[in-house]
Amino acid sequence: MNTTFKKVSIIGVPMDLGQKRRGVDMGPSALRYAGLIEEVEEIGYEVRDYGDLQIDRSRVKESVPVNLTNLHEVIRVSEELQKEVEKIQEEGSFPLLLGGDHSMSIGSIAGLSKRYQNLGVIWYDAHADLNTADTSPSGNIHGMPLAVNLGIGHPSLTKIGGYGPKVKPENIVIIGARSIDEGERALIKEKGIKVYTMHEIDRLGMTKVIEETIEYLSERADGVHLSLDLDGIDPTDAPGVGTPVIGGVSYRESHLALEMLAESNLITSAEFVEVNPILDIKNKTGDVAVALITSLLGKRLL
Ligand code: B3U
Ligand code: MN
Ligand code: MN
Repeated sequence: MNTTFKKVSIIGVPMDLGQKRRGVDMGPSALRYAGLIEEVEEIGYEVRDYGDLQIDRSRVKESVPVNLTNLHEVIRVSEELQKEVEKIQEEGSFPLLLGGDHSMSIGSIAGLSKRYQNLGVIWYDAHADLNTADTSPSGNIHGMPLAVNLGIGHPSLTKIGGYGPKVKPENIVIIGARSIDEGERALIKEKGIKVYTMHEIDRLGMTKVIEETIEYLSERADGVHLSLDLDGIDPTDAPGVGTPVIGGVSYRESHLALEMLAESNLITSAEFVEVNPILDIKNKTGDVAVALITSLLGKRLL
């Protein structure tokens, strides 16, 4: 991360409305239970934990446009998260956001990109999350946030924060993709989005992938947000996720990636999403997430 930050501010987003399986709402608790606050303090940061946003499940039966499950509540949470993220940035703290499903990045990036003219985004994920209501096979908004941040999707989502698009296609790097839908593939080609699928990671090695990512983003971005979906990591290392996809990035490669990003001084915010403790084995995925966060924040073995 960027070494100018001395404080880390944490917000949990116990959002499980962007998809249909329950459990991911417990992600923030799992990370705190795994010792997140203590571990980050140990590195030397002043940590402020602002607790969790309130998610209201009683409203989710409101009717929504076709193929946009729980749209209204996702909008409300996104707006609230956007404001919280802006407050953290005003404090000069590093925003560290805990999911919750990946639809939360609609709100987080709406807050973050108000500060940066050229926000870079690293999307570490098995999926591209570039669907719209027209292309989504599921209607789940957690498969759409990157498209929304590009200004593509339902206007009530793309306009969150009163502006959009939030991110330019050339400022995005997707790492770890191995489950890409047809509409997403077309969008990647149309917009020229930089993607390191598992094929490129295997071929080049993670060192080269991250070196190239750092060089690419440092040329164009004035801040870089790491949006890390735990399903980017192989299910043997991170089993507690809603949509595991075989053949992912290993625990070791992920540590290497995040240590290199820490050294790059490029990262200005991060979120760790899609931890589902109900599907996990003894909080293994929570432990993995906390370990990766410490690597990103500069913890070293020696
Ligand atoms: N691309 C599929 C599946 C999916 C996306 N994100 C996750 N799963 N975690 C979809 O539903 O959009
Ligand atoms: Mn995702
Ligand atoms: Mn995913």
